[in-house]
Amino acid sequence: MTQVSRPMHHLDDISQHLLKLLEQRDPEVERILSAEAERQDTTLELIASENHVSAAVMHAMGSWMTNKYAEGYPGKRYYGGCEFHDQVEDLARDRAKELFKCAYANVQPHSGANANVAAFMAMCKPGDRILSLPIKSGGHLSHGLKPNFSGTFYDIVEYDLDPESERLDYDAIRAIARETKPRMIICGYSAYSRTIDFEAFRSIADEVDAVLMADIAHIAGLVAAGVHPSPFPHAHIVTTTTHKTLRGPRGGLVLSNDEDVAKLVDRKVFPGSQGGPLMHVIAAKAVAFGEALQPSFVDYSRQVVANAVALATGLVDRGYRLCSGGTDNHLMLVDLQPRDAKLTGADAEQWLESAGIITNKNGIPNDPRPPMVTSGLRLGTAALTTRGFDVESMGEVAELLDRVMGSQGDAATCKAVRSDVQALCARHPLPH
Ligand code: DSN
Repeated sequence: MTQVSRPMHHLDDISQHLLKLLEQRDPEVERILSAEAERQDTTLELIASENHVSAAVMHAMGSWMTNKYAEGYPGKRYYGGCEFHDQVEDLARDRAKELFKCAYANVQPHSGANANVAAFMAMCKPGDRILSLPIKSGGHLSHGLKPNFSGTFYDIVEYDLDPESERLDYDAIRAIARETKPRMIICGYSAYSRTIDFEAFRSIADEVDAVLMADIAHIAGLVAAGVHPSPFPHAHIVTTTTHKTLRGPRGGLVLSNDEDVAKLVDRKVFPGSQGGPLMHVIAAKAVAFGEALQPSFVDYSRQVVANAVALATGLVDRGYRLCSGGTDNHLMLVDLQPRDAKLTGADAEQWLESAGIITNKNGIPNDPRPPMVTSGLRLGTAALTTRGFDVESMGEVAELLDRVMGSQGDAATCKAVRSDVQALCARHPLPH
């Protein structure tokens, strides 16, 4: 069992109080939570879909709002005692609409995948044809992977990236749409580092009379801050998670400008696919949206993108290749093969973790290796930017990554890098 030093001064007062309480009431869970808090404090988080929430978001999530059933919507609940739940859900919805400059928000989806279930149910009938990018090329499992609900209940047809540029080829997507006549087209991805042209997608959708769905889970914070173009007014329906670049609690969100879509989505979230909403998470969403409405969030989001460019440059300088040739957003997909033909994503992920750098292996377009091995790493800068990393410190991160991968996971090198990582983390404490 990992031993941690108490009290952990990097934690805010409420977190320290919680750990003391748990130490008395449930020391087994306390040990695990303390170890995780220490892990987050002393490692570099480079997973593109993760971030560090503020203490305000975290404690709103850990509040007494968890005690309540509030099935239904504000003003129309199936349980008594919902006065303050109505207030907080209204606040979350209003802030989401202000943030994304749209007319409708449903803040109840428990996750991004659940938001997508509701969106599919609202816009399509089972068996309808849906055109999307497959997961192997950077899409998401809920956009049509066979074992997922999306691949099980819908007729999925695929578009792909251009094999040369590894970017979206709008002419090719238009040609596939004309040929396959989908009911819905999905744009928005999990491992695509380039700007999405939502207007081009809408023109394709209009040409074939399809619905355009944008899943902006990865770029939601950048969109909210105006650092990436908005899917509005182009997409008919927009889904997202709230915990990636948006830096809120783990959860989902559906947005639209269309009144008919709004009515359908409300029905498909509840009672269509969920029961009681997670009101504690909705309270934390309200807090996170409030934070994202502050001018400082625009500065943060600009820095996320500048840091991604800096990290990408540092890796290219050391012999790595970036899929699509670079990044416009918070993430990059790194092809490891030009640096070392034998290096796999799985090895790199494991060696880096032993050095205190947290990443995920990721297939690159047309990867010759299977998904549990891969030839790539996906890296993102949202979490490190939250702890104050700037362009210069991203250069140090690129150097650390290369020391580990260039040494082929040599134990002494990983140990030395672990100690440099700890020093870097100490210079950039997690904010409260
Ligand atoms: N698993 C998420 C990601 O890492 O991108 C998507 O749901």
